[in-house]
Amino acid sequence: MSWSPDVTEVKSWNEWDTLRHVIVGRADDCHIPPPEPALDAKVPEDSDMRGQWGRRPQETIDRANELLDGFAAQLQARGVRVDRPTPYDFSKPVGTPDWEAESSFGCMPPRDVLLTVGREILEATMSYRCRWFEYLCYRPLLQQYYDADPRMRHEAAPKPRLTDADYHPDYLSDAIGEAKRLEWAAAKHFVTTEEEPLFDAADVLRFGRDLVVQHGFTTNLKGIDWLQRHYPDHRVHAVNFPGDPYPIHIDATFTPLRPGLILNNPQRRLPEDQRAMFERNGWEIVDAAQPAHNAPPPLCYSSVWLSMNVLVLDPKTVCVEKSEVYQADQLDKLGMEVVPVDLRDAYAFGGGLHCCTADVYRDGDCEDYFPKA
Ligand code: DAV
Repeated sequence: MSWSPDVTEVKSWNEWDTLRHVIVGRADDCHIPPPEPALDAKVPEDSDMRGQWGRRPQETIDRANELLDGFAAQLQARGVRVDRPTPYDFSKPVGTPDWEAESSFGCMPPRDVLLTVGREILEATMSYRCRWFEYLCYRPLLQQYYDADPRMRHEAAPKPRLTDADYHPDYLSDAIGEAKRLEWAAAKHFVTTEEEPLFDAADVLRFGRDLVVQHGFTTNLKGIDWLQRHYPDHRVHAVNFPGDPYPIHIDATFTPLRPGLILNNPQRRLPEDQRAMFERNGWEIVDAAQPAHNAPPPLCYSSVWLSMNVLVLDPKTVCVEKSEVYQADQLDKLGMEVVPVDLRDAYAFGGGLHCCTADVYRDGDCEDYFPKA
């Protein structure tokens, strides 16, 4: 049966089949979170964000929303159904019996929170205290999908305690230095401990019956093991990228474009031993083009490699941020139609085109792209 805009149905097995229905985030009321153990380790040491927190300036919120609304309208004009989250009051302090945080974060990047695998949408554990309640922004949509689609499964991973035991104390310093960070990343010594399962949905890439998950700051090995037990019919592969001193989310590092083709960040190459499964099955991993910018925009958590954070609309069409001319050119040469999208002034709110979206429906079924084990 083919997709119809009048019927709500949840289904998405991979990152590239034709996109029909998607969630696009909002910048409303977005806060720079106050210091907390998970976050301090993840803000680059030379970042202008160090020592700043509170509600972002209204004019930057308005500008980011203008761009997110424009992206949503562009997708709608191409026939994609678009839904938007419902923010709660992010200025309110939040807490559990174990901790308190002065504010929440926002709801610009649904990709971090929601993992769509087949007919299920799973709420990730997350690993920042300020993001503990972020799933609430998506509950109105998830309830709507659940009511409309009798085959949809709505799941939530166990909420983590997020006590200090979840974070390595040696990461909680302002002056670790890049050399030490790279050494720790290569040794897979990350800020999060193995106290309890932790993962962000944006550390997971979907390749049909295989899931590729980055082990790093936001996802630990227990989180990856939890995903394997949760999806017993999938093969879950842990990967890591030693060249990344701040490994947060896989989607500015490793970007599948269509069956057989992946872009890899040339500063964060997949180690040789982890390439085997791709090579054995005829997948090509190519270095991504250089970013067009030397530095991220002001008050941004992410690196310049958001250039690679593209949204694939179908195996021949890809949305690329409008200023990322080198990335656009490479994708054009790889045979894809490039749809330019103006989003850079929204990067600071939680990322790029992949981050600010979450799949609800893509065509296609669960296929085995790696039959040679
Ligand atoms: O390169 O800063 C950003 C990923 C956001 N989801 C980076 C990773």
